[in-house]
Amino acid sequence: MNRRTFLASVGAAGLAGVAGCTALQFGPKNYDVGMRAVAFDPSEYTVSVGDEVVWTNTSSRAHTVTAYENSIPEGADYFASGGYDGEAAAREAWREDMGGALTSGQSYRHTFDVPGRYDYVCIPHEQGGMIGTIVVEK
Ligand SMILES: [Cu+2]
Repeated sequence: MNRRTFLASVGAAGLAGVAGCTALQFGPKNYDVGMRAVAFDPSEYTVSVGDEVVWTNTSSRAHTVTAYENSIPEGADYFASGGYDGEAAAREAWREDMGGALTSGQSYRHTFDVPGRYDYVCIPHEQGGMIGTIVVEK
């Protein structure tokens, strides 16, 4: 059981007594990877095959979750917020109209069915080093 499932089952009532906890800023932690101004948090996250990863924009800026097409395992599904089927399409959509943007509080989720290492980026903050990794274990 992962931490997200546990916290979801605790619910809002269980967290009411945790005054001052940073989790309250965005409610119960129901995501795996958050987003700060120019960073994924955590930048590396490990799951098991078949797990779903939920990213939530915990900042005030718009971000994307965009897989590096050449840095995902062979045979793995490409993933990108906005649902683009390739990195070129995702980058073009961002350039044209901020396609794939996750605004504050929005989430993106993807289920990982192939083990291996997946590197991804936030397109608008790539220069700032906003790069993340998902490691999927068998
Ligand atoms: Cu970003």
